[in-house]
Amino acid sequence: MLIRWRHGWEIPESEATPERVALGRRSLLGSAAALGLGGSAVAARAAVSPTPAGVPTGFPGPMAAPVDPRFLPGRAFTPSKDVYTYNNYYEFGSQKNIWREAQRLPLHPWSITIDGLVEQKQTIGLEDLLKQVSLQERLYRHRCVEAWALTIPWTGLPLKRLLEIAKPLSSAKYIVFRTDENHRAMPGLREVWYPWPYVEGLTMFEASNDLAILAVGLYGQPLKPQNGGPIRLVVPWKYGFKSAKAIVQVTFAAKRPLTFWEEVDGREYGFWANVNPAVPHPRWSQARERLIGFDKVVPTQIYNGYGEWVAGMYKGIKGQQLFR
Ligand SMILES: Nc1nc2c(c(=O)[nH]1)N[C@H]1C(S)=C(S)[C@@H](COP(=O)(O)O)O[C@H]1N2
Ligand SMILES: [Mo]
Repeated sequence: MLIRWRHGWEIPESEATPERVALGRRSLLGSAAALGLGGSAVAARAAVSPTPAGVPTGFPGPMAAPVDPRFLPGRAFTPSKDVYTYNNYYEFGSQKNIWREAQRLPLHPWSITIDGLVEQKQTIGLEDLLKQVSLQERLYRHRCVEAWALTIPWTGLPLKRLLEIAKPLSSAKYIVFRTDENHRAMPGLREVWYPWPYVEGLTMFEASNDLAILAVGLYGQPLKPQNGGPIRLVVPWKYGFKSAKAIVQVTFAAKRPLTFWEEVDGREYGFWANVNPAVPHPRWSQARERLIGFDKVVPTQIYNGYGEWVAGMYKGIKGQQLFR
């Protein structure tokens, strides 16, 4: 594996995870049965050009997909067991150990309603959606507003691709994501002081950014319920609470939505929520982050290190709290 280390804060290659192995053809073919997808989706996946030299190959598994070489994380992947067992998912409780409880959320069948300012409202089954897109592996840093961080190989589709399928009207200025509310599976919904459902949003400009994806897998495996399966948003330049889990509705709107954490406390958790080490949370510093799974604290980067891709989007915005 060759990764070019571009920043001083990136770790030496000797600390890179041993979990990364070459993607074999067998695992690619194995994906069809495991996912229950038709042959056409597999053929489409296999047709994607091979990973360029010098870029890590994808994690094997039913969701195996070529790595997008533009976005390398520059630090070791979080051990998968930590990503699977240390979670924020308030529908299941306010502690990090909700993974067992989350297994009760049924992920199949799953469909997403696309509505609001669109040419035509539609409800699309997840399998149907996945047949229309080609998946990529995205190796991203994740920064929670609580100053802990992960490094995750997601499998997903560019959010831009969903926009093509959804066909929003030009009057749409925002995209709004709503999480499932399964009262039987999610005990947190009984905590009535939270403004359920979990709603998040982006500007259309942000949604079109190449970094924004809808994730359906991680570590080559289908996205587990505790991580937001079967489909969640991932916007790695923002604090983690922006990436809504278990998405059942995508709405296009002219007005900015009131997002879940903004409604809980807009002073602490705003709409923009771009990562910035220089802007402290009202109750703690954001200068550093703790790498879950490693006994290590590292400096936090503005836009979580993705400024090259996203800073330009915020140039014209004045008088707003972009970093909280
Ligand atoms: N529906 C929903 N989505 C959510 C949350 C939540 O509580 N409910 N927590 C957010 C927060 S604060 C973080 S840091 C990430 C955590 O994702 P992970 O558990 O997969 O690491 O999910 C985000 N998405
Ligand atoms: Mo978070």
